Amino acid sequence: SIARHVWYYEGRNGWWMYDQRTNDEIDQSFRRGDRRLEILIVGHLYVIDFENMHQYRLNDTQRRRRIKYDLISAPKKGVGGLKLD
Ligand code: V3L
Repeated sequence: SIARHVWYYEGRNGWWMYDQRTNDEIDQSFRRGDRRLEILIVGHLYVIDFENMHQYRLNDTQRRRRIKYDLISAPKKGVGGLKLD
């Protein structure tokens, strides 16, 4: 089936869509009912915390970004740090 909703993480003034591989892993973990997922993102281990809807680096828990599950057409800055023009 074609996904109509995808996962986003918070940027400075808008939301970034996760890259597809990361999105798929988050999706599978959420559907399994996991409370949290540990996942490698651009070479760093991150926690996806489904209870609080945050992501943060495992060894740098100060930095916390909100996450959301929203329509694929929702306003966004880009995908995985790559800006849309
Ligand atoms: N996917 C890709 N890169 C990420 C992700 C992720 N899920 N999480 C963090 N980073 P932190 P503006 C973001 C990058 O949270 O202008 C954006 O993708 C993060 O990149 O302290 O603020 C943009 O590339 C940051 O470079 O672990 O909206 C960039 O910020 C670095 O990991 C600027 O976005 C540290 O983030």
